[in-house]
Amino acid sequence: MPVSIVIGSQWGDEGKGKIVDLLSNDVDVVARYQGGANAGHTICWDDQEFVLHLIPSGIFHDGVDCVIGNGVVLDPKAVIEEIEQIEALGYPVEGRLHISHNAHVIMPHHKAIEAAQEQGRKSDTNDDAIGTTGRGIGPAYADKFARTGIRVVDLLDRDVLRTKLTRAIEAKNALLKQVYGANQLDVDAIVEEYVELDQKIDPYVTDTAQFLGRALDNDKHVLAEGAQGSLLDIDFGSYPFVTSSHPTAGGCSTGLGVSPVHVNRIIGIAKAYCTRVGNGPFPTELENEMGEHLRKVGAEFGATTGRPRRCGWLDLVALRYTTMINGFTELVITKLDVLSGLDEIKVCVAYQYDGKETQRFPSEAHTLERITPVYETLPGWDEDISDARHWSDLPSAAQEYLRFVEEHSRAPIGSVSIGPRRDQIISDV
Ligand code: 2SA
Ligand code: MG
Repeated sequence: MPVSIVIGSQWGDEGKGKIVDLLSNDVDVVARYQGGANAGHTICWDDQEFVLHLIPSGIFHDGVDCVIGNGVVLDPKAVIEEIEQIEALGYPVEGRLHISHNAHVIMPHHKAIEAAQEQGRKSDTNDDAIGTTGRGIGPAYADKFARTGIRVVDLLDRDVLRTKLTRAIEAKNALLKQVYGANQLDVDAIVEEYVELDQKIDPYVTDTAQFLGRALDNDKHVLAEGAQGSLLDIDFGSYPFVTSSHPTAGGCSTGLGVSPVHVNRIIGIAKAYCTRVGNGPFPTELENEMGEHLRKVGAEFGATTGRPRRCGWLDLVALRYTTMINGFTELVITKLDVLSGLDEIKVCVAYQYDGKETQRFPSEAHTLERITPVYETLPGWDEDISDARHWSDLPSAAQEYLRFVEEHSRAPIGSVSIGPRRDQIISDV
């Protein structure tokens, strides 16, 4: 059995959680491969809603195993909290959640450094802050690649952890004081708190690459769940306004220890318009009433931080770019219902840069900032489409919109989501 990957094709918040939840009906394992508790994957069923940050979106399905892979940066307190919340809802987690022993651990000093760095990017005249989520993601990945990180396997041995953690916090305290002039962390208090966590984390920790390898040998179907979006990729996004991991297809392989030969389905999730939370260039952003309208109707607020998301028209230059990088075998278009009631809908089909029209998505922020989008205007529709269940239930203008997206993105649309609930999906596109 193969591996499928669900990937955000924009700046995150495309509705990956809902789609992974739906696909979990037909898979055996769901695995997160990058990012950390910066993610906010919202799942709605009956009259319940749950926002997952670290645990894969398959957890609410009986018999589905969930993996937090080596590519994730794990906040141990956040994961324990999430486990407790899910178990309180009546879904067993122990025995079903498998955390990689090689995943790097987020500690309080990562959050403190992130806060100090973001503060340092702001001055009286300038705001160059990235607009991070404050979850310690960047500094934890920095430590991983500097080979100074603490890994989940270190949590299992109190003596090892005590030594490594003391050394790490002392070093970060020096940095916080000398470079950022920031407050010092209480080494002893943090060490005491975190060495206690080993008992709680222990039952979940395993060699997840081996676990997944065995699953694939036994013909199990694995679904890899990307977090954030392709345009936030550390290499392919608008650097430096990106996250510190690879939400793109390549990240699945290194973040799980699964060979690309197993992957046969790469599902790109695209919202019918665009949003971005945090700073950085956003060519089709609408800083006007239309942007407000999309935010209000689409309830566009960060699922982790509550920050209002910036809203804009669909950017097909960007979507074609992320289709190329990821090799989407299909797209799922989400939140199409949010566009209902508009007289006309604009879509960006090209960029204008230095007086020339281009189809190239520039990943360097300083170029992307100077782009003028070239729009085509398509007719809108008045009908409420949230009860549509078949392609034929959609008004012709909505069908035309979807066909236009398909043609310009160069990826076939597999399904369309028209609301947050599980049943609000059209699959006969
Ligand atoms: P970080 O914290 O280092 O990963 O921030 C770097 C950039 O990545 C963006 N980012 C996100 N963008 C969209 N959604 C994310 N998850 C939450 C959500 C975000 C929230 O689902 O709504 O609640 O604010 C997410 N996580 C990271 C971030 O905004 C920075 O631009
Ligand atoms: Mg989200």
